[in-house]
Amino acid sequence: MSDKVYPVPAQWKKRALVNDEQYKKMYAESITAPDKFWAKHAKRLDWFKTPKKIKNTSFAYDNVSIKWFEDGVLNVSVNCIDRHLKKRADQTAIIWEGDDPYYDKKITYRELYEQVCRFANVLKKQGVKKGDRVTIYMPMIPEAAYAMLACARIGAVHSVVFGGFSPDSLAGRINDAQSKFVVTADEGLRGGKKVPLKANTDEALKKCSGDEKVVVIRRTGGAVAMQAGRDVWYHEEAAKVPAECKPEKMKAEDPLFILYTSGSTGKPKGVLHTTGGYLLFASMTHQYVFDYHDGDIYWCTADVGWVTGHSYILYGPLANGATTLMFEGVPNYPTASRFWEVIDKHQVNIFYTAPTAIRALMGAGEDFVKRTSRKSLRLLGSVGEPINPEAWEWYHRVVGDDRCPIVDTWWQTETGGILITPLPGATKLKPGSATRPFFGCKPALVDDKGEFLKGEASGNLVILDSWPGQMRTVYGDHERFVQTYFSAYKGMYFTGDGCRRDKDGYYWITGRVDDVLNVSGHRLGTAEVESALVSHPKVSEAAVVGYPHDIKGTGIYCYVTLMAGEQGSDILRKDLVTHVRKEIGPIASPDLLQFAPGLPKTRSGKIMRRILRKIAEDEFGNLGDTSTLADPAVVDDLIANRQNKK
Ligand code: 6R9
Repeated sequence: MSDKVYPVPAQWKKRALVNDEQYKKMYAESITAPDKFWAKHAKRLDWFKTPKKIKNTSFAYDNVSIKWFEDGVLNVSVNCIDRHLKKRADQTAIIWEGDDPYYDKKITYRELYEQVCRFANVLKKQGVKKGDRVTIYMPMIPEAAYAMLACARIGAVHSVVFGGFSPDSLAGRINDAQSKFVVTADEGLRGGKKVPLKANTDEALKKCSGDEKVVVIRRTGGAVAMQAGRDVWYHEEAAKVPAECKPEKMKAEDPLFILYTSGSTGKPKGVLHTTGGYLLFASMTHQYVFDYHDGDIYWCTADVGWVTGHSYILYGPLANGATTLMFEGVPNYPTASRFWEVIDKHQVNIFYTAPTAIRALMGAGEDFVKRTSRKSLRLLGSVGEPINPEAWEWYHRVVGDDRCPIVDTWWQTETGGILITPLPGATKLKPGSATRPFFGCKPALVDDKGEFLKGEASGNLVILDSWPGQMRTVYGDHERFVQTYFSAYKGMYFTGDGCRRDKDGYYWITGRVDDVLNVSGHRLGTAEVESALVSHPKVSEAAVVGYPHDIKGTGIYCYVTLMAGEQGSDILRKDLVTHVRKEIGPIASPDLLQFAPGLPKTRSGKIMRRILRKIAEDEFGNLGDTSTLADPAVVDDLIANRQNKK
């Protein structure tokens, strides 16, 4: 933990939307009078019918129910596009920067309007109706944004699946959402490499119901197989429909999207977000956290396949009439200067990225940064995992030239928007701390029994009351929603994160306390990797844990027990890594894989992950009590054959 404090820079005190005093006042009001507070801030959206009922929420274990603005009526695409046309038709809405630095494109709000309407009409012609789920499996091209906004326009529910996921993962998500429509592209392009999105979709659909329709965007022009009656080219269909499409009137609690995310057990779950509360929260956090002012050029480097891309590339910025940059590529292509070159090229003012990218670029050396200007930058942001103080200091000193505050924003797919974060004009910064709660967020720490911890303390992070951006349910499984988030500590939302609160009341997120791994800022359940491993014919049992990794934050360590008669080898090890990548996707690649003749189990057969974690973390001296193990000897074997870190 770092004890350094960075005060709010003088020029920020002058221009920022809120100072410390205003933050405290607004925060207090948001907690003591939520109805009044949120009714007032709901005015930042355009409603067909202004909500009168504001907050109607319950965290009670036997009645978890979350409704915000329930009598309000609005449309998300109208809020992100139509309402800006009067003032900003010719303003750039989206700057698109291609994987190849030679290609970029600016899309004005007027163009965005036409593109989204056309896309909406194409979807309608395919048969998409209000409430239908549309799976979007796309590269980072403007059409991904058009497709999402088109769904919002016609009241369809999008389910974006990250383009790095495998056909199997895609199929699972299509089936779980009972989605009959897929939007994809011929191929994606990242770091000069092609990603066979359409071929993956074809593969996935073999495992689906067979009555899906596919809309294909042409990105690379690579050859793909088109199945008559099922697949259509977007550009052919778009030419046949008008560039006007009436927006659907949506109730505030109508679903907007599903986004699958990993938990500690079972398959990824469909996190469901609704219309009014989500958009309000995305737009408000985007404005206050990034201190967004009219005319700012804003860049979030996430992929739209993750929640950060939903809330902070698309919905938040566009609801605020901002210019948002969408980047197709990766941080180190063609060189490790790419981020900083893009910042100079488009004069980016606000830059939001993940610690894993910062650590990787830090490793590439300062020269790649120093050869660029970055004078346009005013504010830096971090999201996805805890940022270690060294990476924070480097980001501040080298990238931000000691001039730009860093907002370390803690939140989750489930929370819809940022919940714990500095506000740049209000909050003194401490490297590695997400600092204080955003408006409407009431965090607390509890011990394992659920007792509240007061003052300076470390414990489990819970949230005591609802905020508008909160997920409403797990798609199709409300009981799983209740069990996952409200059963560990009754009456509270459990985040799954561990956290420390210091003497100034600052929050320091320490990482997941459940069986979720945060690998390069991507969430993975250990159970998912384990089930991928055991689906290999030679594997009998597997246990997966995390270990500290310099770049990824957490690396994936797998213990694998083979079927009787099978022999571990480097070839089999590679084969298993490939197998996991094929089952889930490259983000789930095991970093270290150890063949283990036996796993440490209790007499009742429970795998003692605590011990496996310690071995993976190199802390053999500190294994704790092993007396309850059925066969303590397996531990010696595990230690003797531990895989070394790369
Ligand atoms: C937005 C997003 C959520 C998990 C979360 C926590 C970790 C995110 C963080 C952070 C420390 C931060 N996390 N932001 N940990 N400091 N600023 O990342 O959503 O993919 O659902 O991940 O990420 O562990 O619980 P998601």
